[in-house]
Amino acid sequence: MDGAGTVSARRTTRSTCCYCGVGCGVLIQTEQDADGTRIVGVEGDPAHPANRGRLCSKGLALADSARSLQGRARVPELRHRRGEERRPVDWGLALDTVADRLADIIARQGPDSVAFYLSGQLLTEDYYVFNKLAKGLIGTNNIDTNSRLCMSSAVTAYKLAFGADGPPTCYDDLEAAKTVLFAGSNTAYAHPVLYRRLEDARANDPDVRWIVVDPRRTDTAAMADLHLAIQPGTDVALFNGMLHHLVWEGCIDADFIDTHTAGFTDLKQMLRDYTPRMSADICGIPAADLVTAAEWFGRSPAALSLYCMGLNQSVHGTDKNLALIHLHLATRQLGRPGAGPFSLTGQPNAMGGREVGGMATMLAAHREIASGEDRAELEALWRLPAGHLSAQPGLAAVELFEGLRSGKVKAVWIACTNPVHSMPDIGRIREALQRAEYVIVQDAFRDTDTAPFADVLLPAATWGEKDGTVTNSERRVTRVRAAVPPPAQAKPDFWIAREVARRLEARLAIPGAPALFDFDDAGAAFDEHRRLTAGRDLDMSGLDHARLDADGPQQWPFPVDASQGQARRYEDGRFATPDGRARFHTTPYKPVAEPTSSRFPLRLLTGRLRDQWHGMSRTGRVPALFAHAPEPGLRMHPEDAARRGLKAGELVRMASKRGELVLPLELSDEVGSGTVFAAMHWNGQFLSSGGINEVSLPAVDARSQQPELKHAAVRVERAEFGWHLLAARRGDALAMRAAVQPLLTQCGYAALSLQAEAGALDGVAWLVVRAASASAFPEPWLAALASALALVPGADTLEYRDARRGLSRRVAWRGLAQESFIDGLQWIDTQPSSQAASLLATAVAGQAWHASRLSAFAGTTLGARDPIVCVCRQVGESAIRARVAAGADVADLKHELGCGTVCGSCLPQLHRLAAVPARA
Ligand SMILES: Nc1nc2c(c(=O)[nH]1)N[C@H]1C(S)=C(S)[C@@H](COP(=O)(O)OP(=O)(O)OC[C@H]3O[C@@H](n4cnc5c(=O)[nH]c(N)nc54)[C@H](O)[C@@H]3O)O[C@H]1N2
Ligand SMILES: Nc1nc2c(c(=O)[nH]1)N[C@H]1C(S)=C(S)[C@@H](COP(=O)(O)OP(=O)(O)OC[C@H]3O[C@@H](n4cnc5c(=O)[nH]c(N)nc54)[C@H](O)[C@@H]3O)O[C@H]1N2
Ligand code: SF4
Ligand SMILES: [Mo]
Repeated sequence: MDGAGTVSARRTTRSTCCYCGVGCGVLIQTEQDADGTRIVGVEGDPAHPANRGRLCSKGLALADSARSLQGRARVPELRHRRGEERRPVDWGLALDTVADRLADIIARQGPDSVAFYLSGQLLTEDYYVFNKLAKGLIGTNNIDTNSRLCMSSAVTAYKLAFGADGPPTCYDDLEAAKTVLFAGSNTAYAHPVLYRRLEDARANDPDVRWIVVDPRRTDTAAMADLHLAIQPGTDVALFNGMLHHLVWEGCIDADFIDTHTAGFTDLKQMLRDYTPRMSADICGIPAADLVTAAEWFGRSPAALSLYCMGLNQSVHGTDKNLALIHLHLATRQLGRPGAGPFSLTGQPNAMGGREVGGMATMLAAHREIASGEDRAELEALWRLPAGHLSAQPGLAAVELFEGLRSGKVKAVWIACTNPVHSMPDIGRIREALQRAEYVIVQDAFRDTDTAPFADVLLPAATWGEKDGTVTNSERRVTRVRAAVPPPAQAKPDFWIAREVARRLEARLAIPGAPALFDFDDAGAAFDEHRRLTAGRDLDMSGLDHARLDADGPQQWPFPVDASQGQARRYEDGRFATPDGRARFHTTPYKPVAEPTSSRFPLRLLTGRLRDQWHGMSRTGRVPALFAHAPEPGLRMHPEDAARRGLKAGELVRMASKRGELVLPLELSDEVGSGTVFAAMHWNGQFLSSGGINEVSLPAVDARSQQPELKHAAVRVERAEFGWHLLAARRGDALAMRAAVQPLLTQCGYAALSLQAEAGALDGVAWLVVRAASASAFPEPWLAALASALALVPGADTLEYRDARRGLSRRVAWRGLAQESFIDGLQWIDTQPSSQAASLLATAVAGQAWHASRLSAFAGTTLGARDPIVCVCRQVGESAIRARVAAGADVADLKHELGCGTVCGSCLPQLHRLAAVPARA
């Protein structure tokens, strides 16, 4: 099937979800009318082997996220001098200018004075062109990606242990596994469709056991048979202790170790010290739990581990991965159904990026920069002069921005990632971009925290508008297809990279080289890519766009003569090392990079929310996706809060050695005492600060260069503000957000969120602004806010003012006087007002106001906000709690309230709520 349905006004296009590495197949419905073609719906593709028709809450909201073009980058923009505004220009001028500037900088300062910072959200073909442009044409390896923040520890460990990158496992192992070890993975939130598959597998087989290793009691951990709430960063001690137990209990596969591995003797020597008791002490867990975990793992008919950022984002990320892989190798828990170390990839195409060698430390098709043979081979394949490829490893993400800051690197081309939000210590990233001579930003949106630094903004097409392939966590290559044209002048990343490359090729002229960018379309770039993989561990020479179109998604390896891909690797115990043996390494435990101290006594954990994606440039456009977590927050254990005299909902200031930010406090015993947690998503587009990376630290793993984004040492104290504002307005929330965003930084604290109104028409939602200030809000600021929200006193906007105390209240109304609806409000007080919160709850519930309008100013207290648990069916926590109190279990809740019956993303939370003992 080529993805196209009947040629009519309504069409269905088969594609892939653009969010996580599960790589779910989607069917995109479009409608065409006189105004053009629009995406009107998205469903799970029943034929896709990853999801078999399922989607999570984010995937289901894809059509909503594509609905409005507000904030999209539509035309190329250019400025000639720093400090000037960028001006719209045509593509010809933009492309020529970029090529001229890069050629000039390269001529003056050499190839290594330019750098590329890309993304695991680019398609393989986009990536391929960029990589050939940097390494093949310019001759620099300064091309790194946000995968450095994400997967690079997993890559290094796979290579060190097995000789090649890429998981040996596949999704069918989820159903075959008898013990599942989740390590540093909140699968319920971050890979929901895989989690659904695991839930089903456990429901079908009561013997399946889940172990979760996470310092927090996440929704994933709450569902585990055994939750090991280890101290942050102590995973290596845990895995060493587990292996110690298995070795000394004789529960290892000595034959396999002898025949198929090397290095065990040294590891065993090191393991002597890691008795279960000593290891458990380091981890802060009972030794008996460590032993139980080891027994469940080692004696299982099939043990599968699923791991993610809790392992990778660490200065010892490589060791954490290796220590876990050691458990699999020593017990031969790999190479058969249901067993193996399975690194879950975060982004939709982190794997594709790794295939094309899209990082500063690797070459195309798993080749090594340091290997003269690999370079020569690639030079021959690309028909470049011998010695043209640089032997000098490129700068990895943190170094790359340091290079810009110090002046060693002059120009950077950033595509499909938002480093001023997602890199550690963003204060330094801003400095780096300010000092850089030339900054190119290629993004689908122009309202990101990185965009203001761009000398050139190249408007990119995004999901639904692009053509190519992505590879998911199980090495499965799937087609991504365009269903609609990009808006205005926006162009696919593949096209932009190729057009600049061709222009630069003319300016740099490599003697004797053929036309390097002679691809008409993404399919042609894929063909070149697959040819480079022939005969290598990732051989996908048998795949091309035509085959993927005809036969659907396929796994690699898939050599040219194969009829199908290989589901599992290393089944015969032969690994990708020169001697075919897997390698053990010594993995001594070392603590996190930044110790806590009396000044910074708390450990900050960071991570994801269920319904938001990274910097929210897409999920932040869908009101329903805010319902599960409407505001940013810092989660703290109630005892730690009590000790500091802090209360839930209060604003607190969190500071590290590098920076600080203000957040509302949430109390929860899901975090252990001594640690706090904040989500990574909020940034300058929604918050008065740049988000949690204001405080995170840039320390990196020496081998993988991956930064420790999860473990900064911080201090938390009350943030005193004399003035508090809550404003909300119903209407085109995205347009209002754009108008309010520039006002955010002028407050001590400010945050924006969207809220869906029950029963409101498409495109109508609430924008909610919460702000706090040390002194009275300045008049010009208030006037700007009132104008952005159209909350100016008048016939339908009543105002109450207490000029002496500086308090003011406004309510905007619509409807008849007898049956009014609140259309907007703004409350300024010396305390956060529960009255304002209640009015907002009434308004967002779409409830009519039957009393007199003036009574809204008087303090009748209504119900507090009810957090939404099920986004698909809009079911709130209070309704669920009420049913649970009356004896309902999860099946009853599904039946009676409809929650959990659509995408299932809320099921873990339903189970938790249902487990709360019924209250009288
Ligand atoms: N909803 C949603 N899903 C996503 C994304 C998103 O933005 N939103 N992003 C995608 C991407 S790119 C990625 S990389 C993945 C990330 O997926 P995950 O890694 O599963 O998600 P995180 O929440 O970043 O981190 C996982 C857990 O690591 C725990 N942790 C922190 N420190 C430690 C430690 O020292 N040891 C252990 N064992 N655990 C620790 C945290 O408490 C957290 O619960 O999610 C992907 N899926
Ligand atoms: N403290 C802390 N920091 C973290 C993490 C953490 O757990 N804690 N996680 C890290 C991880 S694992 C990751 S992966 C990173 C993610 O961090 P980023 O890569 O910065 O995250 P996104 O917001 O997904 O950025 C993608 C950008 O590409 C744009 N875009 C979308 N589609 C397209 C397209 O087709 N073409 C182009 N050119 N642009 C497009 C979006 O508008 C957005 O601006 O964050 C890292 N940062
Ligand atoms: S699990 Fe959700 S976010 Fe991930 S690919 Fe599937 S639908 Fe998209
Ligand atoms: Mo990631």
